[in-house]
Amino acid sequence: RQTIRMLFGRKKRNPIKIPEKNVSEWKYSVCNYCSTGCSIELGLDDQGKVVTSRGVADADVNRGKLCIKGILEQELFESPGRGTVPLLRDNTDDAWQPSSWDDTLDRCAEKIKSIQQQYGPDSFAVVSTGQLLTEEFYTLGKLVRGCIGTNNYDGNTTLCMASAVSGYKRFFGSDGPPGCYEDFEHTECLMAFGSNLPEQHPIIYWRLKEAREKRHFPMIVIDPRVTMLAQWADIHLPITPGTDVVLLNSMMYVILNEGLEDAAYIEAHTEGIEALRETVSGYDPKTAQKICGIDEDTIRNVARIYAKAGSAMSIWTMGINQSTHGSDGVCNINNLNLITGNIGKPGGTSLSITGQCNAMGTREWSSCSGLPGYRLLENPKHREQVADFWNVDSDFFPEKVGLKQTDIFPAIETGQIKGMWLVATNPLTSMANQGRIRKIMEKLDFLIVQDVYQDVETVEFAHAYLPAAVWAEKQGCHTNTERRVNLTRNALPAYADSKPDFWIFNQMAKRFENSKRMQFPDDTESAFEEMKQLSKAEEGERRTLDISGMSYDLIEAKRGIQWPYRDEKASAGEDKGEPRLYTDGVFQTPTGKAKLICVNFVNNNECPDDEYPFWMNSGRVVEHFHTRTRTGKIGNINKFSPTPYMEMNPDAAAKMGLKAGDYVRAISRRGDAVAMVQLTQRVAPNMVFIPFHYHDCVNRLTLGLLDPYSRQPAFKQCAVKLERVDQAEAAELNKVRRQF
Ligand SMILES: Nc1nc2c(c(=O)[nH]1)N[C@H]1C(S)=C(S)[C@@H](COP(=O)(O)OP(=O)(O)OC[C@H]3O[C@@H](n4cnc5c(=O)[nH]c(N)nc54)[C@H](O)[C@@H]3O)O[C@H]1N2
Ligand SMILES: Nc1nc2c(c(=O)[nH]1)N[C@H]1C(S)=C(S)[C@@H](COP(=O)(O)OP(=O)(O)OC[C@H]3O[C@@H](n4cnc5c(=O)[nH]c(N)nc54)[C@H](O)[C@@H]3O)O[C@H]1N2
Ligand code: SF4
Ligand SMILES: [Mo]
Repeated sequence: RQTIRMLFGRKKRNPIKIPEKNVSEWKYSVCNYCSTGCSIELGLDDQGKVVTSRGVADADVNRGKLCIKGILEQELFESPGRGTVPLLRDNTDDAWQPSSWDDTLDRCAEKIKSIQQQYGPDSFAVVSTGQLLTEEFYTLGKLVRGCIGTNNYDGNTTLCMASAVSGYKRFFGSDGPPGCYEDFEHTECLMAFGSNLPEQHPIIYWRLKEAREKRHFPMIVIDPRVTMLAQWADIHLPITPGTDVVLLNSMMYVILNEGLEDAAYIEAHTEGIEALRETVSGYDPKTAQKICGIDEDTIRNVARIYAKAGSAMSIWTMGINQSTHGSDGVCNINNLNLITGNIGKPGGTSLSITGQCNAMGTREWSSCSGLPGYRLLENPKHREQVADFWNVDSDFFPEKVGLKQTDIFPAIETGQIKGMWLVATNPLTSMANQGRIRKIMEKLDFLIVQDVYQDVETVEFAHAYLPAAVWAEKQGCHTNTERRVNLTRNALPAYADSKPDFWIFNQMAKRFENSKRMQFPDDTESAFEEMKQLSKAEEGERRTLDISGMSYDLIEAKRGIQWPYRDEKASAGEDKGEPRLYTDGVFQTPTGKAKLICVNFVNNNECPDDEYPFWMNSGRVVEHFHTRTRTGKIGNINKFSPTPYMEMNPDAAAKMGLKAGDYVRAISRRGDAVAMVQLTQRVAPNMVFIPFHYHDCVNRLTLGLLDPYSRQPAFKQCAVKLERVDQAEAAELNKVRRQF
């Protein structure tokens, strides 16, 4: 004590007191925001009220740590704007009528059926999310594919992970990120493309930072913005937006020309090296530098560092996926890792950092892009397997995937789709070109919105609103970025008369004929048992997505298990899943080899010009999550950035006479948006960056050209001009804007 007093130089100390919380029970859970997958325990008092929370110390992912969103997540349960009862109305300008669950679901089912009868089965669309529990996704898939029978069924993952999925499938024959966080501890070089880990995946970043503190290895960050990650990098490449494939082709040019490739790996495990050589021969660094804005020496330097490292890994997020070259960008990252032999080895991998907490769960089990367990609608054997298992006729399933979210909206515009059910997504704020989306939504004959909050912008267009339970008001699994399946225990009952999404899907199923011959279990644990059975490989099949050895209790005890985790492993008493895929170099393609895919660059972006001189970039900040329906309600989070703002370079601002805190109008060819200026060197003088968290803001400007393979929109590239606005008027406008 004496020593402490001397150290701090204070005689009378007045230590901070942590208020007594009287926790009588801790419930295990997983964070419901980003895909890092942090384990959280919720502390309940003897009245069953959540009074506190803490990061789980022995969880492999977060080792007791949480970011600001996780720390304050428990404040969600009673946050303002929560839906309390189901609501119905005939027209969107009528007042809402509170209704019972039975009447509301009857009405919704009737409407779905009548629209389908009149205009055909695909005239009713279902669009979901990456934020439900996996068992809920599985059940929704069963309902849509097995009962409702529309093929226009997708999720907001098309705005998010579709390019990564497409790239993995084109290469390895299946989706599924092959690496894990532990790779940071082995790698000798890391390249991060369009990924700002310290803000968007703070705990993955903490794992990376800790690994680099123990053993420094080069980190190369490719981002047009000087992000927080870029500030920690050894080399930052401020690339010209949308040109990553050029940089990658040029790096491969250097590697193949200088003989730095892993010839033995290429020979044994890949196909198509000759064509790739041919393609990249057109991308010598002298030519490439003019397109991608990175000088030729730097291109050579990073190519050599990467190829000469004993093991090297690439991570990427939206800077790659949200581009007209998203899927091609993923292919080229895979090309780079295959030709350098960096797949399936510790520290050598192509790891897409996923977005939403359960974006992986929907990819695996929701049947959006096929059938459960990564099965394909195009494969007759897969259709047969699932039809038998669910007890439906296999010809009830379509033989190919229907429209993606970004094609569903245009199909509403042209009148092919008349009704829609939105589950846990807020497209009015999150889709590109908001003006057009607004007009499209007005055309719907019937819109159902199922959301935790009643005041979500998209509800404005709804005819039925279904109030859903949130996070730990439910029980079930999530899969994180590194394929770890983790569990949320039911900590408290659903708020007011809201219901778990699982319950809502089950009740809706009862209203469709096919459900009479199908099983819809009452609890998520039984649904999980079904998924386990479906995850097993049949004779002669190769299946990595195998969860057959898992159980809720084991998942909780191990704080998450990575798939594949087969039941043979569980029976043998081994309690760890596989940290990596493709360690044997055998892929899920017909030949077992990975296909190298040639990617050429065509500049199809809306680039700045004399009239619209700035690049418009968009993304996220650490404190907010997406359209702020949740984080905007939590005062201690919202206070950091309650106002729509725009990052702008001080030199560009000075030229326009703009100061920090001034309001400015950004104008694109689609629309305009007013935001407050934040001066920062993070963006170049010819670029502005607006976080997409605010309604009536950046997505009024965005163009969202689509990637041809994944149909993912290019949210990060378009052109704008800026205009000073009347400051008093803008301040007034800002006051009336939706603030919590
Ligand atoms: N705090 C917080 N965390 C989140 C989320 C959130 O809303 N808030 N959302 C979650 C979800 S769903 C997702 S998808 C992830 C997203 O995570 P990130 O992708 O890391 O986040 P973004 O800010 O969207 O974009 C990352 C970077 O891409 C850069 N970029 C733009 N254009 C290009 C380009 O042409 N090339 C390259 N190389 N980079 C470019 C941008 O400058 C930006 O810094 O975050 C997840 N985590
Ligand atoms: N300009 C621009 N636009 C973008 C992006 C960008 O970088 N720039 N990023 C894109 C990306 S990567 C993504 S993922 C999308 C996200 O876009 P959205 O999915 O539209 O965004 P969210 O705000 O997460 O909407 C999810 C909704 O689900 C509700 N919800 C939460 N939990 C539950 C639950 O358990 N049950 C139910 N029923 N509802 C629940 C929330 O209240 C919220 O209203 O935005 C995309 N839009
Ligand atoms: S890093 Fe992601 S998963 Fe972890 S606490 Fe933060 S938001 Fe939640
Ligand atoms: Mo996302």
